[in-house]
Amino acid sequence: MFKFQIIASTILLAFTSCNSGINDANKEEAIGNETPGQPVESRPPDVGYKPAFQGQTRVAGVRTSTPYETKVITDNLTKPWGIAALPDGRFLISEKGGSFRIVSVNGQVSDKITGTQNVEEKGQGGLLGVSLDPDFSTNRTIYWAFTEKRKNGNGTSVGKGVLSADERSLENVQVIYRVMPTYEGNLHYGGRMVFSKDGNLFLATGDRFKKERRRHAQELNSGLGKIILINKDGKPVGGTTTSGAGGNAEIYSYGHRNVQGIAFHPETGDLWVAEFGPLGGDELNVVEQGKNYGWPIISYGLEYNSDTIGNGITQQEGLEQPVYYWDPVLSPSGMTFYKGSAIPEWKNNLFIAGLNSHHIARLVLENRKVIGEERILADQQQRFRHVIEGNDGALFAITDEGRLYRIGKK
Ligand SMILES: [Ca+2]
Repeated sequence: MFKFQIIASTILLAFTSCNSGINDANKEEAIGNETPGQPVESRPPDVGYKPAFQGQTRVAGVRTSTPYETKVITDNLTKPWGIAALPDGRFLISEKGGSFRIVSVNGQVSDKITGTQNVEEKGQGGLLGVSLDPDFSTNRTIYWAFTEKRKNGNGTSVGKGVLSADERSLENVQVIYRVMPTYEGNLHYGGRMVFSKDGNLFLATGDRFKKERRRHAQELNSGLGKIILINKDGKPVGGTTTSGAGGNAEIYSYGHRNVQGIAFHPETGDLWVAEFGPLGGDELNVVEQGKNYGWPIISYGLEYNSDTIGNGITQQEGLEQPVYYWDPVLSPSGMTFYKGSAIPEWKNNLFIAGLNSHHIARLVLENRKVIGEERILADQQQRFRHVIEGNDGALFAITDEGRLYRIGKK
């Protein structure tokens, strides 16, 4: 097993040695502790609240022993945000500025695919996540989350359209859902989506950042700080929501701060989400219908000026505890479970793209608990925006700097 570790490291080094953009001074901190069995995070916490249970943060580090290679397929993207694997092995990628591109596995980048409407690229806003219709092979329909320019501000909306036969534009474009209320600001849009097995769409939203907006995460007549469940027409899915409490029928769960990572566990079918905390307190949650995930009443983080959030508490009856949290933050954006067989030890592991932390977190899970953590691609010094699995059993990751990586068997 030791020999394999050496090979894996050597392959990584071979690919990064030509990368002159690496800041060596930060390298050690970014990569973290690599002593087996020790947590990968070796820095002191920014906050340091006591976890609710053992294993809620800083679990033992693990290391992939199967050799794999890391390849930059292209660095010609402009602020890619969402990525979906097309049936033929290529990738549909959203760029924050408002258009899509298709990228082949050998790095050919298409011209802009036009047709999105009213995308406002400002701050964290723009064209965000993309999901293929479960019947994409026959209907060529795609769904995208975006920051929509509206009267008196903007908000997260979901667009739907058909990819034209020549792959140059979107046709029959419509907005099927609008997160309300509209607000003037440019932060915390959420914006990632995932289809359930029965063909409905889960959308993650954000609290819009400003302190006076936060209460919306707790309000069931506001779409901010929620997991939203709609059908392909943007309508609530009957009988599966919190509408009994007099709230909006499409609200699935609430009390979220800003969720950009959402994925179904391939075996248990549980819905997992990752959300940005404030200073410290980034969270991983298993989301269940009607439950309250606590923001801004409980948090493992602090305000950016180090004031406490609310009463400075981390637990309260009736509010769900995160499965795991990071302090200092991971800055978690998109995520995926590994379903492939190419790297067997990754099976059912969760991979989360880290922005400020400049790595992809690999988490080994057991019964809704994290039991191992690894940092991969930490030497690349990129802001990882999303990671998905391709059709060939490799992982594909996009970065704010414009790269598409392939991480997998040769
Ligand atoms: Ca929470």
